Amino acid sequence: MSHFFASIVPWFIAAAPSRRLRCVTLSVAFLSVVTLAAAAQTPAGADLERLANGVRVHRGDQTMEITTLRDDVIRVRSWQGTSEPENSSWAVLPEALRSTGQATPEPAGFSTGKLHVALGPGLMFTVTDNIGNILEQDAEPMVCRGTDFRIYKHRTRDDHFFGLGDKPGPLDRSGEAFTLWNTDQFGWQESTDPIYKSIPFFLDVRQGRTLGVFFNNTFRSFFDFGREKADEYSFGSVDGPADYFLLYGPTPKQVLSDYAWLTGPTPLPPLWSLGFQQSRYTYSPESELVEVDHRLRADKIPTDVLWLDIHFQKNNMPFTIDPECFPNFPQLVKNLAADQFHLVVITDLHIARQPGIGYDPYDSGVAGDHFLKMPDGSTYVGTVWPGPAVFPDFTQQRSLAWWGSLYKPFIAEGIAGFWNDMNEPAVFNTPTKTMPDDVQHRIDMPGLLKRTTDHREIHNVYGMLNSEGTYDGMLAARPNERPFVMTRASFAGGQRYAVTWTGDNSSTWNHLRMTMPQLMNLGLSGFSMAGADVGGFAGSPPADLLTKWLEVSAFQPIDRDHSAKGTRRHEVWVDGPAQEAIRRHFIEERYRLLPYLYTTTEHTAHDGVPMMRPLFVEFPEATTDGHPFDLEAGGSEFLVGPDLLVAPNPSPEEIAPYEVHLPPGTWYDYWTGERFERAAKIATRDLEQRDQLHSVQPLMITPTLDALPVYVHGGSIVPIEPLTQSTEETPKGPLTLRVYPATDRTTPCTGEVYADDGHSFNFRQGDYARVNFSCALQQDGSMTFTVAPQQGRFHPWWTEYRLEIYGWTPTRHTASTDSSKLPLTAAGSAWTVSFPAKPNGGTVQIQ
Ligand code: NBV
Repeated sequence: MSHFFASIVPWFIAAAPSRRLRCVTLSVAFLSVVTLAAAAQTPAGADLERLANGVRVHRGDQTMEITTLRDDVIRVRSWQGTSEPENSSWAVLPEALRSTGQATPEPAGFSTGKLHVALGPGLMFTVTDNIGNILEQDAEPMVCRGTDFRIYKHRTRDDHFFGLGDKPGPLDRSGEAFTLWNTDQFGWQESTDPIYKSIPFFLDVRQGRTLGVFFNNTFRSFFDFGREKADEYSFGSVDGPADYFLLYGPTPKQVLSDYAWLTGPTPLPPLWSLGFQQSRYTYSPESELVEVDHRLRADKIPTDVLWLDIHFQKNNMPFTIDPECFPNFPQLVKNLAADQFHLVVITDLHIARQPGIGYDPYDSGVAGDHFLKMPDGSTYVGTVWPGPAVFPDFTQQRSLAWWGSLYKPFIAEGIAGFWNDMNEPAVFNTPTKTMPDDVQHRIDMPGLLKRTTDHREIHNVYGMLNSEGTYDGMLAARPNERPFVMTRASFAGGQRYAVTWTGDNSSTWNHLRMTMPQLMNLGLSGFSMAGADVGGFAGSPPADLLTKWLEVSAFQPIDRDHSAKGTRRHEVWVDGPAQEAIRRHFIEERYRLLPYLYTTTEHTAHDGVPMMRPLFVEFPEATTDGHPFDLEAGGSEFLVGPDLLVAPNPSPEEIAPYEVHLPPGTWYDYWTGERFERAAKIATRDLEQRDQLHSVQPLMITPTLDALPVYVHGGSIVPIEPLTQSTEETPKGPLTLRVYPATDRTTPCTGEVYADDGHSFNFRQGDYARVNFSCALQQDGSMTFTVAPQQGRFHPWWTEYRLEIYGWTPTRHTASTDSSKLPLTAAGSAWTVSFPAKPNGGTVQIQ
């Protein structure tokens, strides 16, 4: 059967008369297959217009345009009437939006080199790869009801869905439905939807082939991954454009890189943001913060960042400082810096409506006409923390710049970063808990039509624009410093401006468990730098819960302990020395791993692959039928960077043994160096063959309070640094390279380290150091370890390498470079050898 027939036949099944009013009617549903084939060359009742980069199909007053941006990216737009909708996006980068690929005409559509688009009846189409695998296929024609529309795609039992931002619930979103509408959800639970962010992007993993779908629409929108009908998934919105992008893999990594190309990757963060962070709502007066500073240093808890929440301000007014509680703020910042802490402060976006008291954010905002208006021209006023407040119109470029300028004095005082909270936006005195739909936004931005629209269109991007203004303000004040902004609400593309956290979670075991799928899905949605309030925001964590949380968060991108007002304090020391010792041990391990973590963030800034990633991202071929390997592990195992697998207890409150599933290959216990072989692939998830599911025996782990299983992938080299108490401190000693050979002698092991000054943009001018390492096992049983010449001209802190080789035994117990012999020593389960780090690299022979 030709591609075309293969793709058209399922439409007969899907073409039952609709229960809804459709944009187009299905007049072709009763034609014969042969007639349909002909109709598809010029789809029934439709005019086909060929474009250099795709096609336009007109049917009645409906137009559908399918174009290629590059070989693996396709865009689909539909509209009614003669005027083409505005070609714009709040998320897609201008370069990507403008790019255009080459379409080669095919009888039923076109091809791109990697993808084939075949048109069918009812303005439906199918996308296949070069060997005819269906990647995506309309299940029904688009359904419209007034401005509301919905797009339906075939779903098979092999489809698994990931992404869609911070939505709680299982890692795989199959069988669930979601709404995108940024919402302040204090105390959200596993089934709460929507919460803070709207990221209309998901990955569909089908039999080992991954397709990304980005829906370019900012209105309240809906995604259904088979909840309404098991054989369909759908997405749509109450208004705005029917406009979406298909990003082809087939690997998940390729889709993530496509998405980074489309909306921008998470940029390289300041190194200090990878350190441990201590926060609370609120450390006030300043003596409380100073006590925390002293205790952290006295107890030797490595920490980089302290946070101040709303009560450091006067009457909760953004951009003020309470002079009574913080009488000498500049000196406080200096003292903290002397103790090697960075200070991040909150700046909510609601500006207190306080005329005539010399409150500059209000006065200058009124003078510059920067606040949102109602349709009658009056300024919109909503009640939030400071009482009646007004809200910036971030859709005007000039207002965005004004917002950014408010940070100048704070930055001058040495504040390291800013926290944008409540930016869904949250409003207390409305039934919807946000601003009314008819609030007016006067869009005046490069790349967008200048026009006034209402809040329904801007609501979901408002938080992202807030963080963009903050980011730009920081950049304007310190052009050569990487800004650090944390935002609660955001939209697709928001990763360009801010890191994020999962909002007001709870101090429960279930919330600890949920951090895993939630942070992984955020990472897959572009937000690599994400964290959850460690210990939980609402409620008071029992001691063991806080300890387990601090263990796992040490391996998550943002490690910030934060708690709500009125809850029990949950700094590391609060439960006595025994608990503190365990907690310290894990934070220390994070600090030792900083070279590995930082190298990972640098990669993310190019390839969009998030720091915390599901297993299927690295091991898409771990199963014979292509289902995501993570399904074996219940969505709680995760990878940090390419090589470390963290396997927390999926039921963290239980003490019963649990299974850890490792993908095929060689694995090492990170803590002991013990080696495991996982030879076979997981067979299938097909129900009839379920008994084969565990053809690879899982490891059985008996949980204990002080342990978190972590494994290292064979074939990797992991850089580790000597312990410091802050990233401001220069590590003393060698850079350790932990070498974990693969089973197969012919597979080399590889690793890398990246370093720069940790805070500026000088790396863009070549001021960085990247060193690649490899090891090869030779026929005679010896090992050759190679350090490639350093790339970049930065002088890293290390002058010596110390190899720690696991899972391999030397025969002669000697090591040497070209010029000298080196001592090889046994240390626990490893063999170690040290040698000078030279910019030109070199080779060490170990036998
Ligand atoms: O600013 C206070 C809190 C903050 O600590 C928290 O992290 C935010 O998610 N904020 C919400 C407002 C009050 C919540 C009850």
